[in-house]
Amino acid sequence: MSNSTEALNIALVGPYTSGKTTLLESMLFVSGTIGRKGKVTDGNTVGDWSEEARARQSSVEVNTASFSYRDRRFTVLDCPGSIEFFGETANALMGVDLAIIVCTPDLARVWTMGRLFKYLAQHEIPHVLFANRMDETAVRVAELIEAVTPVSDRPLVPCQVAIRDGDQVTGYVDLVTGQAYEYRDQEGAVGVDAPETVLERQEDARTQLLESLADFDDALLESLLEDEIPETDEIRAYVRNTLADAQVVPVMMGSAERDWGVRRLLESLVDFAPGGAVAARRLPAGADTVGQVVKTYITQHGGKVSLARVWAGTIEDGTVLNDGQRIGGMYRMQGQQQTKIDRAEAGEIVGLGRLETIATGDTVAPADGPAAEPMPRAAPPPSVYAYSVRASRREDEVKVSGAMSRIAQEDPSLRFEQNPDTQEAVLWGQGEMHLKVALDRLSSKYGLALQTERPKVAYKEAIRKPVAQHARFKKQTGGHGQFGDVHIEVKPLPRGTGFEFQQKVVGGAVPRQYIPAVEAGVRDYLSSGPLGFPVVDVSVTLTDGKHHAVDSSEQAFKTAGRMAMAEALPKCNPVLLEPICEVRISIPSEFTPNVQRLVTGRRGQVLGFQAREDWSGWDEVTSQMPQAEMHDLIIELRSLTLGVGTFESQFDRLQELTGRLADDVLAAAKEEN
Ligand SMILES: Nc1nc2c(ncn2[C@@H]2O[C@H](COP(=O)(O)OP(=O)(O)O)[C@@H](O)[C@H]2O)c(=O)[nH]1
Ligand SMILES: [Mg+2]
Repeated sequence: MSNSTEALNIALVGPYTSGKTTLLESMLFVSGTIGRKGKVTDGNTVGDWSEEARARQSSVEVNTASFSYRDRRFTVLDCPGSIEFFGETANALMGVDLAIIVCTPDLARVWTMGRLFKYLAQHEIPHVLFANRMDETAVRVAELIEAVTPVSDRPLVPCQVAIRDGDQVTGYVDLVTGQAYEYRDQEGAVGVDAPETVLERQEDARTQLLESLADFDDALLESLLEDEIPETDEIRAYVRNTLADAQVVPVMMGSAERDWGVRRLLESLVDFAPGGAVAARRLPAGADTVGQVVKTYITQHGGKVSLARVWAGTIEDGTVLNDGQRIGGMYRMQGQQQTKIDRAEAGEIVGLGRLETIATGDTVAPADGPAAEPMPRAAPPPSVYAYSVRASRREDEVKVSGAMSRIAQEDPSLRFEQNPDTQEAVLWGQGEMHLKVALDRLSSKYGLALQTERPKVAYKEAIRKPVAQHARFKKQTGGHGQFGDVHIEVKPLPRGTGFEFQQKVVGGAVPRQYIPAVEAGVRDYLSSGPLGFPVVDVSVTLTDGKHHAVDSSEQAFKTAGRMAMAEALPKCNPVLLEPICEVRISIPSEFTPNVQRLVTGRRGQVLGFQAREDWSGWDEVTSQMPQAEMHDLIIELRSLTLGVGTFESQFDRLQELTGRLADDVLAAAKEEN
């Protein structure tokens, strides 16, 4: 732990606009790495450099920068805050030693951090909370801690208390050392005597800190019971040890905009943050040299850079990796700048060039070393929002699926599918902004302009009445003609059975070699029934027919089979079927009643709800909902639940749709044809 040049890899996470990118800028400034700070709103920060981020004045992907502070090399992954980019964040978190949750002192918004806290606790990633924007709030840190406590899986421990002049924060007392400081814009804080007004809060907060730490250390508990106050270095060691196991969440504060508390934050990380050895506990046994890709960049010129954490050993440029890919360039990444390097040691996060087949989350190891077991990877979040996409220019059509699979490699929370029912190319992701950013990239990096639409619902149709039908196809043209004659019986089948074809022909009325042709004709018809949709759940039996020694052919019987269906089906009382999905919605339990209303408002049926065992304080509502009502479900769900609600769904069955809703579907389909 005392290795002073050790690399420290940190992720900045937390809600949208809480100030992560600004904090990175401040860290680069106070460490002397940049001489002037940029602003997110001016589009000139080190973090938000990409076209897509500048257009939105907000991070849409993970960005990286490094700096040295007190001889430690910090590499910071600035993660996007929007829940729609949680997939990016989750992958990045797999490669860091520690996460800083940057939060706004906005008590109503603390819930938005729920998923993050759960993810960090679940993967035992050490994390601290940085209460940012203290320059513009009257909210007390103690209130903030109280509000965040039910959202965090691990206890929060204050490491500082604010000194105030009225509502305005002017400085803080460090609870570990007992020293008071006054903030100075840009410059470091200066030591002052703690004012009287803060002493009582200082005492309370320090007790809270020590008691929380004592929950994990019997020796500390005993000394507290005997009213012994531990030394500063001992307290540091207690914080360091509990943080390494992600048992407590130390809380610090400041203002990224005004560089308040940022030096203190870095100092604390030097003091408390676990080294790479702690993160390397995640390493599979026996691994010699191994890395993991935590983020993939496609550069403007189409080159690929895989940002990888080196977990063990040394990775060198030009090395051939496990699947035969040679590293084509190694880089240290500083925002959009890349500096070439030759090698990287365990603990570093660096860019590896041209690993064409390697995706985000993959484990890499030299081909000539022992095979590496894959490192645990973040499960991609379930797909919740989709567009059907189509190339705007005809000549681009062939490029669509290749480009789609490439961006899905970059970002595993995107998924591309060719829907066999609706014949549409569908891009799935996490929300409107996530998909729009992906489409912007497809246009800026692959020159691919796409048109998007709401994906079609795969309606089907079935019948409700049996019918017997005769059809004859007969044509006399010049030489020999065509002749096929069939009798069929069409019957409805139970829902979900599909299609059945039988024959009961006697005496060779339809010669055996033509029967498959009749079936082919029947199947051909099923692709679009009388209502214009694929027909399912029908049984067709060929009962009789006639043939002609010269004019009969497979083609003639196929046509006859088709004709019989075309005449029979409209008489079978056709009915529209719509897909119904099973939908499991996860939300903090106070939103459960709202979500039940949401489900019924979308023609859904709530089957029940129960507490989620793995996520305390959350419920899972199980329901069934028509797919036609689900396109923007995630948008309403998020607006009902402060952005945190999520769902998983899968096709369950087809169900009859009648009345006005069915009329609307049929009218829309007719218009389209
Ligand atoms: N007053 C104040 N504004 C801040 C602070 N930190 C960030 N901001 C502003 O909040 C906005 C969002 O910040 P940004 O760093 O993009 O947030 P991110 O989404 O977490 O990366 C920007 O306009 C920042 O200038 C702060 O400590 N105090
Ligand atoms: Mg940002």
